Amino acid sequence: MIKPDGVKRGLTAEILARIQRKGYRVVGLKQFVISRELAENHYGEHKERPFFGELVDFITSGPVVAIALEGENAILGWRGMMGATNPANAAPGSIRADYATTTGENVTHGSDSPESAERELGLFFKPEELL
Ligand code: YYY
Ligand code: MG
Repeated sequence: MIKPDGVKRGLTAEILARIQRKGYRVVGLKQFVISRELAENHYGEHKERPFFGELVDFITSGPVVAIALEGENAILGWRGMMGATNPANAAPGSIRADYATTTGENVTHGSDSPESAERELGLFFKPEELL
């Protein structure tokens, strides 16, 4: 997902270009504003964390671009392309290293396991939206 900061800053094309150059297939793509309910569900694992309220405020603050990717090792590969959660620790050349300065607004999201990918794809896309 391209988070609201990334969309607002005009990074959508840049990030999609990296994904396509890498060779992942884009099988679902849409821009929309996440509802509070969807945000709280999506980030449910962080419900008890002190940053949860701000995280939900941020992720609902403007349009996001949800992207369903397909490809060999796409989950780990995309996590690598994004870099570490805190941009200060993100590998040079990764998206978060190149485009973000704070953990709170770190430009992109990626599922972290096959289970979370299945869960999150189900939250963000209807079956007929995945081509
Ligand atoms: O999966 P990833 O986005 O890399 O990190 P998570 O640990 O799942 O946290 C989700 C999201 O929450 C993170 O991208 C920014 C925000 N966050 C934060 O604001 N402060 C933290 N200390 C940890 C995470
Ligand atoms: Mg996460």
